[in-house]
Amino acid sequence: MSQQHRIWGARAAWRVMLLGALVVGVPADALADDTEVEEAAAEPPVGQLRLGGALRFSYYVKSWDELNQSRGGDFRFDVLRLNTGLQYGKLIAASDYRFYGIYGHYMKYGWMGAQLDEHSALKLGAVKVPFGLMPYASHSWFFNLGYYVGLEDDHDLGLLYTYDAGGWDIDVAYLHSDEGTFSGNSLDSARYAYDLVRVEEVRAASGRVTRAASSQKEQHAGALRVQKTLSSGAGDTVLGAGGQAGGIFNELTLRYGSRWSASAFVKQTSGPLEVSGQVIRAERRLVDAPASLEGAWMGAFDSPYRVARAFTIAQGNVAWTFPVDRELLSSVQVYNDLSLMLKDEGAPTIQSITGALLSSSHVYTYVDLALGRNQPWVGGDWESGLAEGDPDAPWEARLNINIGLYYDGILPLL
Ligand SMILES: [Ca+2]
Ligand SMILES: [Ca+2]
Repeated sequence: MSQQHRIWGARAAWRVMLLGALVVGVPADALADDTEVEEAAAEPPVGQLRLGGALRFSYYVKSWDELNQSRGGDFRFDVLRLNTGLQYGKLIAASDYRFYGIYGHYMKYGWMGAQLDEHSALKLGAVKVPFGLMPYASHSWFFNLGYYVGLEDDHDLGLLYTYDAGGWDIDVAYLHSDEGTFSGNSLDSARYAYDLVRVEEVRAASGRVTRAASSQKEQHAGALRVQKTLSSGAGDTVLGAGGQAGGIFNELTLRYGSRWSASAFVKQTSGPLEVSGQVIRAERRLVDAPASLEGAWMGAFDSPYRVARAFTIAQGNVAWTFPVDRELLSSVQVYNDLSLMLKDEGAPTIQSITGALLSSSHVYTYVDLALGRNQPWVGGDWESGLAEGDPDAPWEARLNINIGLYYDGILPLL
């Protein structure tokens, strides 16, 4: 499931201040003298290590699941997350590893790099693919439709250069491949966000092949994203566009297909109001794919499904934030995120999420009503919903409440 997290970084929940000497491993006897301790403490830190994480639970009721309703909804463990962040001189690094119980455990991102100057940085590893509205193209816990087709909050293995100055944000990336599969039961889908994945052959008891093996992988891509922020009395206006293009490597035949996607977006923030819109176009051309295969296999959360090879997504989001300023509740943001996926071949997929984010210093709660047609996570057919879909698919609904405790601390490095 699309796992929301906007909290790490901006809102440190608590701070742990320890002597940096302890962190870098200075022997204890070197600190025996009080004077030395004071001198060590007076040294400005040359870096910092951040440690943090989150623990989240979900309660949900599904319109298409009688068993779920008969239990009065389900209350389940969602995720345990561990985060690190390092800044030491020009050296920077960050990672996010997540444990999802029966859905496996995997690294969302993990990179090391250099802060080249105050405006630019270079990162190597599983880096965020620069694409579309960022950091997220949505407000809800579910994300927007782009996430479910590999085009929101995706991280792949490669090199990322970021530059920001004068209201410009420019990101350039070379992505060698997807971040790989981690720990789960599927062949290639134990990962946080959707990529093109391999699937194994499946046969019925009669021996008939019901699913042909597929080994189409993301390989060698370039990405460019440019964004300009204009500030005026009416608030901040963000305008941007970008694209990515690269290969799709068929590991069974050692031949390359190709893929590209592009987006244009706008976001207006005026006081408590935030309005944004985005259009995405994506095409994936597979080589040597079985004639019977509709769409392309994509996977995450240990379970693959098929996605149409060519589609356009249009989306619009609106949100309003109410300050509350109480000890247990600092603000409430209400929102609607609406997205429509039109496929060159297949029935449209539609998703509408109306909800509220309740924020406090440590606890963030999403209350979402998700409506969907041909949306696999909202009652649509799991395997085909985002591919050929069903033109007569009904609307389904999912009430989802996700409550999370977020925490982090900073250790100064001397
Ligand atoms: Ca990825
Ligand atoms: Ca990817």
